[in-house]
Amino acid sequence: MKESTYLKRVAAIHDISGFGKCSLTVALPILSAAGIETSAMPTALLSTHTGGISGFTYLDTTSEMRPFMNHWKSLDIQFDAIYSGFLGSFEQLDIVKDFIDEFRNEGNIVLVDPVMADNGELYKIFTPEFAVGMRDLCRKADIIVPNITEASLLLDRPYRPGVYTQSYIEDMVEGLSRLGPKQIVLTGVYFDDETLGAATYDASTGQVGYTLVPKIPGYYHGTGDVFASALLSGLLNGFSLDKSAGIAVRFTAESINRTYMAGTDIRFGVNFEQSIPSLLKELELV
Ligand code: PXL
Repeated sequence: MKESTYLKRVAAIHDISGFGKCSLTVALPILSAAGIETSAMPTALLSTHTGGISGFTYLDTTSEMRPFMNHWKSLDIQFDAIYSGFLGSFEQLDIVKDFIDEFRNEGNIVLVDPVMADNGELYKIFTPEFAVGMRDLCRKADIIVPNITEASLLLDRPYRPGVYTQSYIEDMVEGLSRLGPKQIVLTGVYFDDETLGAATYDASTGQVGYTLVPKIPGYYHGTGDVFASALLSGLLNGFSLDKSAGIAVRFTAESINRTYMAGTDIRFGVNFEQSIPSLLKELELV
């Protein structure tokens, strides 16, 4: 068991979707379980996420974001990581860019998850122009965590469904790093129909890594947020990019698998809660 008196702190900038586990309702429990203090800046308040559930309510909380930022700044709060996810408007992209300028320091990690699309399609509340704005935010990040659809939008390339080749994936991660972020974690990577996982790329060493696990049928909602939160948990617990991505792939896959076995509606989010003990073992916290 690791002993530590210093608690790492993350600023998590995502929406709160009341039902359908994703964004803050996933990031908060995962990061907390991993021994990381998490400050939440909500970007919106929804009754459910927007993926396949109709009739959701949506309260945009943009007007609270700068006051949150200014108050945190006045308290001189330091963050070990800035972690952004679902952002609902161009103004929010600008606010997050300013937040990064205000709170970036020598040692902290800026992780941007460019949440906007999956399976070749933008989520219905986003426009192609938003993807251009997201590209600009990604330029300021140390690490980005797109899926293949988001990566294609960031690179302004047409989406291509898999199976992929190693050269296709490596060209993609290198292209993404040329936008600015030195570390890339690309999700939804597969080289055959039986396995699925993530690729990592570190532009400072040129190293590419893969973690692939057996594929589970079905598209489960909120898994990108589960993955990115576990990835950040690994990084802040001192693991390398590649090891952290491996931890995140296994945690997400175990959570999906349990949800699949239970026959839960794929829109409701995955049972990550009961994978937390395995996550803590992998993080060497228990
Ligand atoms: O998991 C990504 C996500 C986060 N937040 C909201 C969403 C989505 C994806 O659809 O709708 C509100």
